[in-house]
Amino acid sequence: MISKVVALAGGVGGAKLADGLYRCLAPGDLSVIVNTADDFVHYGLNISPDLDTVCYALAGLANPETGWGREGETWQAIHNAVQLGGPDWFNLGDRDLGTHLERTRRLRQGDLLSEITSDFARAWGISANIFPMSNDLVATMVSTVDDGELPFQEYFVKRGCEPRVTGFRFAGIETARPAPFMLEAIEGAQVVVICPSNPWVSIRPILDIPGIRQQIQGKHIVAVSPIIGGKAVKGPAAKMYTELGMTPSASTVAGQYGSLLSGFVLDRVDGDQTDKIRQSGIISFATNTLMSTAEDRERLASEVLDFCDRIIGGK
Ligand code: FO1
Repeated sequence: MISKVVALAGGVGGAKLADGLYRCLAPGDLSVIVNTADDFVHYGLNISPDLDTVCYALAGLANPETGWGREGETWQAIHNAVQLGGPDWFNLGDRDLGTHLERTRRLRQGDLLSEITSDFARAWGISANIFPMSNDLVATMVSTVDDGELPFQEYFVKRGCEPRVTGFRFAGIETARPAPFMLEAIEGAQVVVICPSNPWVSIRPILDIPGIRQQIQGKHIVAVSPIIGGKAVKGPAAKMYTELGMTPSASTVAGQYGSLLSGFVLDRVDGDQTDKIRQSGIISFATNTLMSTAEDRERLASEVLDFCDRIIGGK
């Protein structure tokens, strides 16, 4: 039986599978390494969208409609700020604001993002280890055909992922260091699960932090496809593949992770791609990967863990 798992995650799809894994594993057995290259400063506050999305999901606090932000949210503070002339393109709910206020206060007094994140996780009753990929600043910059290079949230939220992309740059990644104790968590894991997050802008920055790729390479790595039937469940992943001249498909995702992977989980609707994936030496498993309900998350996570078990056992 698989017990110790490290999951790589960013965004809503990643948070859902991380939540499923959390529910399948014993307390303390799951570590989640979260993308922080989407982080930015807004209204003077340090916003870490993916860390919050993962933590809110695991704590049962997430907004079920959006996947990001808090359930039962109200918007009084941002409405007031906008009325006073502040920017209106990024929505900060009243409950969520408390997280950003306290994170910003702690960062300003010199605390590390990793310390703050584990304190927040503990306060929310989360028994998994949640790691920001790094305490150092890394910023995703999106190169576009018509608008030059855009900071990630301007591309994603302000421009609604509309500009055509030509590539990505992760500013600061060369000198960023893995967050403390994260390499040890990888060392102690039996398997690394790459969640169905955007491979370009959620998983790639994590893998590109110097030291992380090398550390996970010795492990069994299983990825879950974020592309189902040629479409992303949420977000711009499929559009990005097309704009970068690639076919958005499960097999394209498997090819992109390539030799890192021991196994690949794809949706049943893409079952005809398993042969192609097998030819590149990756064992695949087709199941229903859409996570519409809490039961779906747990069922998929349990199937992923069973698949990992079979891979490790050579079955
Ligand atoms: N996404 C949106 O599409 N619009 C928003 O106004 C928005 C606000 C927001 C506030 C806090 C937070 O943690 C996430 C928020 N997101 C919003 C989601 C976020 O921008 C993206 O999901 C990630 O950065 C991509 O993984």
